[in-house]
Amino acid sequence: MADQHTAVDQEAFKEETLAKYPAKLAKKRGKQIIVNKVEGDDQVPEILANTRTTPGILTMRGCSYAGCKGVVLGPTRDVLQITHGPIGCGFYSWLTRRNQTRPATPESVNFMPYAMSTDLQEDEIIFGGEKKLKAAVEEAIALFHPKAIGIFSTCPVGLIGDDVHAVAREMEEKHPGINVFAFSCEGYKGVSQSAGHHVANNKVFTDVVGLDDTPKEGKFRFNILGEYNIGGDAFEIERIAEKCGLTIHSTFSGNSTYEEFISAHTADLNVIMCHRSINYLAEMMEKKFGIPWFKINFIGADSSAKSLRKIAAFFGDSDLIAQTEKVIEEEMAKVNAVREEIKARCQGKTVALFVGGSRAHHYQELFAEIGMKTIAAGYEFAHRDDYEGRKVLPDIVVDADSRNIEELKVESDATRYRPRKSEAEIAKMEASGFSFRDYEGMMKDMGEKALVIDDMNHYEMERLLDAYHPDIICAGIKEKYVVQKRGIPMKQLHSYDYMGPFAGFEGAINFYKEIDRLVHSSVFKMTKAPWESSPELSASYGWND
Ligand code: CFM
Repeated sequence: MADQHTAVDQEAFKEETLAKYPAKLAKKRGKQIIVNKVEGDDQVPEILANTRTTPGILTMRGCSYAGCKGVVLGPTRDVLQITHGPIGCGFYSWLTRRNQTRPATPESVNFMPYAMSTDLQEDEIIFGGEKKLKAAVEEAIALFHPKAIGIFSTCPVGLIGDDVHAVAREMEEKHPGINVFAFSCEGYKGVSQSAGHHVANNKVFTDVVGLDDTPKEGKFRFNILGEYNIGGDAFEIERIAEKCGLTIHSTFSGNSTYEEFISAHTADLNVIMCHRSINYLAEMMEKKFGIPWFKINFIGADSSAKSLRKIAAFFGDSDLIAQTEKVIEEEMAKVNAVREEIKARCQGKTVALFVGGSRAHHYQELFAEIGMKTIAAGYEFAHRDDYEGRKVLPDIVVDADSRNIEELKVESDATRYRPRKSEAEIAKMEASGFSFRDYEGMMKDMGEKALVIDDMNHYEMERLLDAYHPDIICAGIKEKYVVQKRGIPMKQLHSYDYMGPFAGFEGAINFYKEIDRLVHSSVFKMTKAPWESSPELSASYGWND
């Protein structure tokens, strides 16, 4: 299997893949399948992204409700979350992402073991569901006495026109002291989960952040945005931060509480893990409260070290910097011992990653640490800036689907706006190479001629497996079994397949070991796909006959 990835020319792969499509679709997908090229000033080719999936295509994408309820708000434990919709939406967004949480004591509030839903039936679809929603809120308050309730809209709620915001207002008036807010995150809003992220960011900003001006104790306080504690990632990041002497005020939203959210604007820095899902909140908090932000990444041991150094440099305290270096040295000694051994075995093996809106980038670094090469990668729902870097933001054409999601007008807070660094300090930092509001995107970090595929579909995945036979594929549950039946190991990078953490230093060690185990497991070589021995199980494409 040596160097199989170089056997197929990428341009030829692209051309042959597109040849199967009707002309109009081929033209569109042609702009979403890119052979990478990094030139001069980190110039990368333009990619078409955040655009509707053509009906009939078996996409990997999810819906706006998933992005809002499942992704951004889901991991917080004490905001009581009610899905207004049919039971399936609530049930399938209930912990399948493996977002974990750790209440302070066994008695502390934790709603995550519950899936709460209005369980809409035909009656409500015909006569309206607001009454049932009010009853659900009342029931939840009587049973659980929450401080905050989030209501999440599903497709039918939008179609029948229930006014979830009016219900939230009415319930809040009736129960002063309980913050009730609703999200217009109907599944069909926008073209993917990405729209739901934006809806969630807006509401968290207008109705939650800023309600309490009490800071947490700690000298170097910052928030982590876009870290959702999948498989315990946030626990590992908390461990490292604490060891360095840093205080995480709030994480949005892994292992978080409502109290931390409402006072998050008192922290001095926002760092962003997942740019796609939460860059809006960072931008808005900077405008309103003067909190600077920059991108960090705790996936990969080297990236974790780099991120810690950047956070320490931001605060600029010499004791903090010294302690951070000590922690990195200690942790890297453990990481390197495992890395060297595994790298010797994995060097040169190939991987292709197709995940949401940030992991397809971040995990390339972890693979590179054990010598593995990314031959193809893509996002399900990222925007051009996640591929090409934020420098393209001014050039992104806003289409009707994006316009559908409100862009909030934010002004600085009359009394609470407080720049954490003076303009002169910022200029000085920038002159010495420190960057704020930075994300340079995935493509710049990818090799020459690597394939970059946006909103990849089932057919294209099958073609990719045939053409390159990568040593491992990273994607989600929808892809998992097709890949494995072809005799290729597959690692879910959404839920981590029952494992984790993969963030930070301990996480890197876990990941190296897991990948080593998978790419060297001989069980996959013994697999024979059912359609290989029963040809009647294989299908062809209608438009091709
Ligand atoms: Fe951000 Fe995420 Fe991701 Fe995402 Fe997701 Fe996720 Fe993801 Mo699944 S917030 S974009 S919407 S890093 S749930 S924790 S793994 S698709 S790459």
